[in-house]
Amino acid sequence: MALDELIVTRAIIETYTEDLLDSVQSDVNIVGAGPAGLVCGYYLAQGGAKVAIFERRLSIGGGIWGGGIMFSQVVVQEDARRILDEMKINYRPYKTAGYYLVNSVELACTLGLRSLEAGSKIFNSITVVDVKVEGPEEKVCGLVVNWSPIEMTGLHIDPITVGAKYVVDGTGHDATVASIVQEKLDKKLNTPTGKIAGERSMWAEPGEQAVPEKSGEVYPGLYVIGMAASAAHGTHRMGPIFGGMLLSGEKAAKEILARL
Ligand code: 48F
Repeated sequence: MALDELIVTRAIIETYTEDLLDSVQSDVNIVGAGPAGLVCGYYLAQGGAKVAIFERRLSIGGGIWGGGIMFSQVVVQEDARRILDEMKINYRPYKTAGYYLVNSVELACTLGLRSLEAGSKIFNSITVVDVKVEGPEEKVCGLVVNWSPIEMTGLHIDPITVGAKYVVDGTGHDATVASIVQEKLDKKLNTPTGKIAGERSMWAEPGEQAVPEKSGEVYPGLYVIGMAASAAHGTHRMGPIFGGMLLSGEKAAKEILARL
């Protein structure tokens, strides 16, 4: 077949624009395509919600890829094994019962694929710089976004706004969206300190339990999941064990679906 470069150009621009236009208003905007965000997107989309995930980097997967100290394996504990089964992700049992090893490259790829197959839209290279709010309580109802290279170069170019019934902060240790709300709206968060408490030192057992437990709405319209939930509520870090991240995304998705 003869190839025409201009058709390639038109095809890319038209198709991307179609997707982005379709995501100007969603049911849920998820910030961050790490493990928690991808699982949240999967369950939300599977439940019929219209989901747009915005990821700052070119790649999805957040902190999955490097496993533990770049050894590309992560541990998932028994409690979360059913999610691996449901998503058809391979794992190997370790010789100590209840610990399973997952290849981190496979985990990142498959979580992304399952989320897309379920119907989530994933927009990479887009950085969330602010939230959109409305009403007397200044409920979070969308995001202000810009191309990551624009943010990185500091060019003075205005971002644009997208809308959603709920926003999910899956930005990991920085809890970026909750931080924006804390700083810009001067309102209390639904956390023990009313602020982002900051993640506590390593203690995997309570840390892992806390991640799904504390995943939830911290401000009208804004949910925190994964390490963002840990940072917001001041719970312990846990290292390269990922069950809590997966369970966290599932829990927030189910809570939001019940409210849509
Ligand atoms: O950091 P990340 O993987 O968060 P998570 O889903 O999982 C945490 C684990 O990876 C690991 C751990 C497990 O024991 O502790 O750290 O809670 O993924 C967060 C994603 O959010 C993106 C970031 O690039 C990463 O891919 N992100 C952060 N800030 C923004 C953002 C932003 N402002 N806009 C868009 N994406």
